[in-house]
Amino acid sequence: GATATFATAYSGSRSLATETATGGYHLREYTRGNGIETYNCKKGSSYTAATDFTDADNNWTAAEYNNANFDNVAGDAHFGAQATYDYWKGVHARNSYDNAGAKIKSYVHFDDTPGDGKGFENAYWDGAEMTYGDGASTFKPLTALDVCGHEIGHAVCEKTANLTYANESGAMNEGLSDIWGASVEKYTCDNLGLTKSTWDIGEDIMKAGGALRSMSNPNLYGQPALYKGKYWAATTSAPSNANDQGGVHTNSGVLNYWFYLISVGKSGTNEVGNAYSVGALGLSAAAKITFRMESVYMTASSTYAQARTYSIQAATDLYGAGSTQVQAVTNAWYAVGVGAAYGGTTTTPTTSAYCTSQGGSQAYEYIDYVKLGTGIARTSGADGGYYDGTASSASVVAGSSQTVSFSAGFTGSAYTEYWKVYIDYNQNGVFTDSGELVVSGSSSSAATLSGT
Ligand SMILES: [Ca+2]
Ligand SMILES: [Ca+2]
Ligand SMILES: [Ca+2]
Ligand SMILES: [Ca+2]
Ligand SMILES: [Zn+2]
Repeated sequence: GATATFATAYSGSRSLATETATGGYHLREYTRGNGIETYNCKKGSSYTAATDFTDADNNWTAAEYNNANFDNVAGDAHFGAQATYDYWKGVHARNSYDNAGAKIKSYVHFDDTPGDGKGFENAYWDGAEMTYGDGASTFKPLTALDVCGHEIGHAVCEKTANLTYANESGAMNEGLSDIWGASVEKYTCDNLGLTKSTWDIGEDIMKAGGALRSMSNPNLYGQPALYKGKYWAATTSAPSNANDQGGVHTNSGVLNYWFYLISVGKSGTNEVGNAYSVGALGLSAAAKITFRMESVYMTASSTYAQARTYSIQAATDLYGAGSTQVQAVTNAWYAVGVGAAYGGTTTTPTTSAYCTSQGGSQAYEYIDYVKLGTGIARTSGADGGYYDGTASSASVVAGSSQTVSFSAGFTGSAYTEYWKVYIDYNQNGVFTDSGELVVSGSSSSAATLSGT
């Protein structure tokens, strides 16, 4: 083994492990698991044609590598892989992403469309290696430390919970990667005396400034801070790249914000008017709880509601029932709209006078059927234009998908009927809060309609 001094693009001058090679030293090392290797795709799309970066004296200076090709980003990729390995080993006693020392290979200067003068605007983990583009209009070369931690976080997820990359499970797959990206970045910065923006993701690689995502303020970049709240993306039965697999890069904001809240603590009122108070656990305890949730309890199909249950269990395992950690975890879920605050009781529904019927022609058209779960299934006549069904109830699992069915009755011809179904999720007696209109539609027949 050898130790390089490398003037990186984003993280200053760093000591990196390298190896001697023909012509000097190259970016391979075998002091971490089965090794860390960084290669040059030379603006091509071939991995097999990739070559080593080689330096004669192992002092990789800005004069040599901060060049037109910005070859200095190879140092960032090598550094990012080493730092990510060190985080998982140091904090979670995990030997590489698979806990079996898997080699981490990185390929920089990858271009999916070689020769067009535009770099690849992405970085990804493909199940076997890291690929970094050089960016074009939006991004600089994508070799930032938090991006590296994020991508290898997907590899960790694949080897643990293996969350399906669509809808809620996919959003949490993305959220966990942001959590690991931020955690790797903070741990590394603390150890090396570097300064980066922990709660921003991708701040080093944005040509126009800002970041890709904010974990402390998800709304800033169009992500929800509340489950099914503002900016929540529609989930779908047909996930595709066109709908971001059901909004995985959007709805991750909820998990990101939950993690931020338990790390630093916060008291406030969320967008549906619920006052919360979350104690600060510090990033290290927050990460331990989160990784136990991911590696011990989550499965491929886990939902946000299950993540709540699993993280409370993980905090209970690590710190005990009723601990400040369990309280903070529970209250952070409450803050992001998943479940009740710590203390058990759900807020008592506000007693409110129900509206009087606005329908003026119930002799001709009315609701004649409503069904939800196994507790509510009501066939009726016109009810004089209004039915107070508060004595009926159906028990459904929080966070689960449910189908509500309904139909219109007519005494004569069938008219076009307009339907809206609301759920007072936050039990404040009003149905106009964000996300509470759950089904809407219209029909000009007496057929039974349904919405999920
Ligand atoms: Ca040199
Ligand atoms: Ca290109
Ligand atoms: Ca960052
Ligand atoms: Ca409400
Ligand atoms: Zn990702």
